[in-house]
Amino acid sequence: MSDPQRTEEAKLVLLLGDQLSPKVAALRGAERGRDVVLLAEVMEEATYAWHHKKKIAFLFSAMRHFAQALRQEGWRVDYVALEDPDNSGSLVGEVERALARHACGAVAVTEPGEWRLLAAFEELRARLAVPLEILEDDRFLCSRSAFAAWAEGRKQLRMELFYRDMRRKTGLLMSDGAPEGGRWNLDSENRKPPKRGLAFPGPLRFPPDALTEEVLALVERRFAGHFGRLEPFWFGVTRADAEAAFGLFVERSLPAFGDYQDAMLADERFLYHAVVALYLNAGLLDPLAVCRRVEEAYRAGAVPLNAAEGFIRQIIGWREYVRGIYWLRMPGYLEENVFDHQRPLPAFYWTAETEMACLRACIAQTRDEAYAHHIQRLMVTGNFAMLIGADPKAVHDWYLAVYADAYEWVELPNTLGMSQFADGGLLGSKPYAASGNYINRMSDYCKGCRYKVKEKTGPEACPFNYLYWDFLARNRPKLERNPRLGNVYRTWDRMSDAHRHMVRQDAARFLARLDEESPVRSA
Ligand code: FAD
Ligand code: DLZ
Ligand code: SF4
Repeated sequence: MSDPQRTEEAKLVLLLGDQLSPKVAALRGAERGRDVVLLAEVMEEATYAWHHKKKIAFLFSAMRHFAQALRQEGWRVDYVALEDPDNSGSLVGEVERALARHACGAVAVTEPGEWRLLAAFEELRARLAVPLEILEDDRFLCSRSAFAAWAEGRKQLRMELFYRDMRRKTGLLMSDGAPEGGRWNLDSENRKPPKRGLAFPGPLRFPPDALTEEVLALVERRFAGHFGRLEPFWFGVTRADAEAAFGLFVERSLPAFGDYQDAMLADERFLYHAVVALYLNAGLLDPLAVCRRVEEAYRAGAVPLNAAEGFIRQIIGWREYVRGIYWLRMPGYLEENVFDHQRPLPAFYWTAETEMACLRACIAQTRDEAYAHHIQRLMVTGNFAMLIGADPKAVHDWYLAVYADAYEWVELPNTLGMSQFADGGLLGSKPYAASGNYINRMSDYCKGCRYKVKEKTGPEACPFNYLYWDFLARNRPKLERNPRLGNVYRTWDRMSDAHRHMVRQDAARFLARLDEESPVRSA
């Protein structure tokens, strides 16, 4: 783009695909009409994970819409499209090219959500002729340094304690310095199994506009081999869309969100979940604003306290906490593997072709929607991967690729820490390992399965049943001193030798078959 307004004072402001907010620090510090805002679609970001097609389409379309809105507000925007013949393929390359085009005197970027990109920007800063400022991402309520200060000297980093501090800091659901209703956490009311006859409104769906249609064609053309179904594409791609989707959630789903947060149904993919993590993580929704809105709904009597508290805890508690852990533990965190698990992820994680109905449902839904809710991620796909001893890095590659809301800062601690226990228990006091019984209680999957959830061993038995005990027996030296597992090991010890032998044999047979069947696709 030729630039008649070249001036040494102008600043180049790089906005990343997940920084689509007028409040993002680099944009707040910029001057409209003078500074140049750069957004770039680049192959490196689109392919460093085998991203789901819907995830790429969502981000490219949201980036294009955001650029359009900025232009309409009078910003000087330089948008580099993926198929620009001079596109260098990387964000660093695009900053360098843009500097040549605009002769700006400085560059500003808000800190990225992934360590690899921060390292790339720091390396770029060392060699650029103009200063490059990396600004704190204050869309988060707890800065990296505040989290590090909170963690300093603590033996255990308990989310619950962090969450209480965040409630005090934000004043959300507080009255006279105490938690609203007298309790900090109402999770014990939030574990109801699914019931027949519930009505699920589902997320708000948006028909693609002309800009999105262009992006869909681009993704089909350039990312045909990527995981997932591109169509139907119904995600919102603007701030207004995201706010409308969130508004509908508050009105229709939030009242029952708490009660059925852990439930799973084969024919209901979204239940009462918000389906807003993709919008929050891309910058289309503001985390504090959504929490305030939920608090308002509670104070107006429109939603019960367990739902409001449950939702707010996910945002100011879990979401902030996992980000804090990520930056505290990177880059070494990626390598942690306390059980020394090495098995490749089964190929059916990419195809959904398995006879296990729960895995089939969760993976097929992931393929179709680039979405699964927390318990599907944690207790079905995550649980199974840990029980079979899958390499945590392969599991991480999968989760980073397949969900529209996935960025390493949030995905890695959830996957490697919470779901695989590969960090030895930083996030959870015991592994989230469960047999088929848990899945049967919380879902209707088992009814449609060729395996029998009540059978513990033998060819008809639910594989989760023997894999659960095999995992515990295999990793006994690392787990038996865990006070929360004492009873579990006592139960195992009370089983007959013959039964324990059958369990271990069934598990060995199952795992051997898995290895034979699974040509692996690495991300
Ligand atoms: P809801 O269930 O409606 O919850 C509301 C919001 O709370 C979410 O939008 C999200 O912003 C926040 N939230 C809830 N739980 C968590 C959590 N554990 N960590 C951080 N935020 C949370 N979340 C992501 O945003 N990106 C990921 O890549 C991601 N990977 C995950 C991988 C695994 C193995 C597991 C177990 C969880 C992962 N999560 C991730 C957390 C959670 O599953 C998703 O945030 C949630 O399913 C998104 O759906 P929703 O918007 O309908 O959330
Ligand atoms: C995920 C993603 C994709 C698919 N494409 C782009 C892109 O082309 N340009 C861009 O600026 N950002 C993209 N992103 C988001 C980045 O990967 C994200 O900013 C980093 O992973 C840091 O969170
Ligand atoms: Fe999953 Fe086992 Fe139930 Fe089948 S029987 S759906 S494998 S938990």
